[in-house]
Amino acid sequence: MKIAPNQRQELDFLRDTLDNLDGIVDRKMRQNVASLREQLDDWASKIAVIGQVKAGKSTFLNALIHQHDFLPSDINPWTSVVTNIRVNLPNDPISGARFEFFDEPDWQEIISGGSRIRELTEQLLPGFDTELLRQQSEEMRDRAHRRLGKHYHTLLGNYHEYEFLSPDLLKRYVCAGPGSDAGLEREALGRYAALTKVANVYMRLPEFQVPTIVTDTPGVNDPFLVRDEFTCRSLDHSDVFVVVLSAHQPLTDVDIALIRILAKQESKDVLIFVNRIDELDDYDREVPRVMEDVSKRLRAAIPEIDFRIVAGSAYLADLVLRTDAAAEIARHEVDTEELSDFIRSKYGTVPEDRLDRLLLASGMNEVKGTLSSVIDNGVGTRQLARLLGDIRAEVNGMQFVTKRERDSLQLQVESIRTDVAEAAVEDLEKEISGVRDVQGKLEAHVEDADAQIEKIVTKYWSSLEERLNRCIEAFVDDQKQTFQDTLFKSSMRGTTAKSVEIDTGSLQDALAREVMQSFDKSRAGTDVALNNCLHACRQTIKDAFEDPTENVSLDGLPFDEFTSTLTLAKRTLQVGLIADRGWAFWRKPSVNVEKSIEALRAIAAEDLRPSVEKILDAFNEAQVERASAGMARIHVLLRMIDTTLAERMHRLKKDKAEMEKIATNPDLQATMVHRLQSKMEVLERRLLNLSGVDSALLRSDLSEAA
Ligand SMILES: Nc1nc2c(ncn2[C@@H]2O[C@H](COP(=O)(O)OP(=O)(O)OP(=O)(O)O)[C@@H](O)[C@H]2O)c(=O)[nH]1
Ligand SMILES: [Mg+2]
Repeated sequence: MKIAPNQRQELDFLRDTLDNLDGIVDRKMRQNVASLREQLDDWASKIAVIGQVKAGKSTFLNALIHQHDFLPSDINPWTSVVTNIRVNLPNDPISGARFEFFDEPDWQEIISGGSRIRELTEQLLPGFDTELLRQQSEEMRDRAHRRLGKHYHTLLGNYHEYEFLSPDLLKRYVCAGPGSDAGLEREALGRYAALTKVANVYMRLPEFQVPTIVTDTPGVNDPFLVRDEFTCRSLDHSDVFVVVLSAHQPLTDVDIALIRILAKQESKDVLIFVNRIDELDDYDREVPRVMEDVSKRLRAAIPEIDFRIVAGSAYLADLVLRTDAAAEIARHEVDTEELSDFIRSKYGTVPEDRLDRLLLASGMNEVKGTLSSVIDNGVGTRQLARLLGDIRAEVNGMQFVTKRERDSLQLQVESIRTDVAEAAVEDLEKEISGVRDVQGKLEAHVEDADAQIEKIVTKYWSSLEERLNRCIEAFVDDQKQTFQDTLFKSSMRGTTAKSVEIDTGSLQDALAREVMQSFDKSRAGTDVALNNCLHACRQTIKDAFEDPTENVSLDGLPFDEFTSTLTLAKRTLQVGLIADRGWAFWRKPSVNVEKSIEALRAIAAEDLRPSVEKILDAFNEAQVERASAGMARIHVLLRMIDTTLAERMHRLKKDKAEMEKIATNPDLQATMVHRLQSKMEVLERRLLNLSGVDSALLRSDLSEAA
């Protein structure tokens, strides 16, 4: 099956356009074409596979790329590192991998594993159990020690690169491996996993029509919580999400929270894969029931979105790929009458061939078909449309420069013919000072806008920090009721509660909302500044040259909206209850709610601070990316004036001496006119070609997507 054939056409069209431009323009302009080509070559459709631990994410991905046992998948906690499978990226090696390790500061943060929070908790709540935190970070450090010896520090900040790929290679870097380390020295299983921050794997697969990065992620409830944040950051950068659920334990609250935050962003597409249907008792009855259940819960939680849901089994798809003897037996076992009934009722007919039956039931073809249309029509296409916008802006700039050059040559020819040649030099000098004047004005507009945008970005960044902190405060205050409920319940049972586990779900929603709203406002402000600047620059150019520049626009800039999955980083907070001092032994012990709330406040402030900082970083990145993309368009205008100026200066220098020589010699004058005229012809042809390119760009489907 071809995945994303339409987008391939769009991509090919843009590539052809750049090739075409290369042939039309001169050497200087070719540099701009090269930088556009670089952007195009770096572009990829980005799909992330997410879901709970053991849902079958890695197995699903292996089936998607047709490789049995490629990404490690097992019953033990396994994938522990975000793994990017980079398929068909033009600048990547044909095959191979690159594993990047944490740097020293990252690592320090990991192995100190919230030690500050631990300290604080212990200080505020003597005897409170902080074992989990301590265990996690110590395990992490010990693992690295055991597996890599005491020199593991030399790996930090480094990377390992390979020119080949093998499942064993991946096992060393991306899986947490089994709990015990027995035999690890020999197998090197998970050897580097503790230190690996991200794995990049390169491959070529003809089925994928456009460059695609498919990301395997550790389960969202991975016991190694420290990694959640890296997973979240990589999710922020993906566009299409495949949420893998397990058919017999569908959709937890964590899943819903994650899906909600992803799906609410218009720039992201979400596809749900209900995996493991082979484990249901009765396909025919159970599959529709599970599907209905999933879609009902999604509709209730996120009514505004109509999710695409596919049911299937990565296991069956994997069976089709396997060539070992055991697989043949397993295939025989699963290929039951019941399976055929299911296929018949779902697809109408049952294929003759066993492998075809298993593949159909696995749902993989349906997933691919759905993915293909999601990619063809979704975010990626909007991103390509933005590149088209960049190309149009550049073409507009080239047209401008060429036209100005032609007109100026025309002027020069006329003054040589009608007047003395010295006048031509004077004209050229006058023109240069005119262009310089425009250049100065444009630079001033841009400087103004830069200053305004910086102010806006800083303003919303710091106000967001305040807002997030206020959310946390408000959330903490709201917990009084939770405390009292817990106390009430435990006293009903005749016990005394020592600590409360606080669910931060509502806080996460509030944080996500704040991020989204702040971004809306900041984006609106930035857009106004960009628009004003663009308008002022255009007007300045129009006043001087009467040339329209409307192809330079701010259409299709990135990040129309933004929110970060980082707001989901922490699910529960543990807080101990502080007893009221002075309670007499004959009275029931009572809890001081005020003091306990104060303790929670301190813990929440400390515990959530790193998340808040990271959210702010991500927020800032998005703000800056949009502003920079807008500014890059405006810079096309500046560049075209710069090029015009440079061309005039060059000509002035070259022609001045010659003009003085030919001033009194009509023969030489005629030669000069001839030379200028043939130059004009070249420019005339270039203009024609450029306008051809521009109208093709305008007609393309991508123009509409912008
Ligand atoms: N029966 C059945 N087993 C499956 C299916 N998909 C995966 N498994 C098995 O479930 C186990 C876990 O699969 P993985 O692919 O490692 O799951 P994962 O989501 O990547 O797990 P983590 O990386 O640990 O989060 C493996 O033993 C798989 O063979 C399925 O559709 N049916
Ligand atoms: Mg996995």
